[in-house]
Amino acid sequence: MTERSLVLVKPDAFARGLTGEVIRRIEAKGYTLVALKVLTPTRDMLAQHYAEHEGKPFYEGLLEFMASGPVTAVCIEGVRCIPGFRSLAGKTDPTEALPGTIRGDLGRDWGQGATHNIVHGSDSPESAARELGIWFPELG
Ligand code: IDP
Ligand code: MG
Repeated sequence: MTERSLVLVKPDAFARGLTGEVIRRIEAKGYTLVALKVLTPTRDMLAQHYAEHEGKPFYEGLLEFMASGPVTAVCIEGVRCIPGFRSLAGKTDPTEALPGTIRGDLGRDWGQGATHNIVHGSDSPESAARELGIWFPELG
């Protein structure tokens, strides 16, 4: 059941100096860091990554937000780390995300178009494989 997931520490977290805090929580949970890189994503990478959201009202704002500065892409590993990281992250809307979660503790509504919510985490084994191929093609 050991699996890998893609975590993105989003530009809001990078700008606020919270990247280390997010990674600390992943390590404290017990997941392994397989690979990690800091990069400012291209629109092309983001269009691939967020293909499922194309056409939604927040899509353009989401791509603009995600391309606005550096993100940290992390490949994590562990038994059931895909749902496990989603639990650590909390609900998509940081106002509703419970205290104790990454989004609940570190995120808030800034009144921006796209939801600034600190992290992305893959939502299924299929998504994880697809997303890791975009952000970490070198892992094979
Ligand atoms: P997830 O990140 O919790 O999996 P998704 O529904 O996959 O949530 O949405 C991808 C990202 O798009 C979210 O993390 C958030 O940044 C943004 N987003 C989702 N829904 C909305 C919305 O209704 N308004 C603005 N931004 C949104
Ligand atoms: Mg999602």
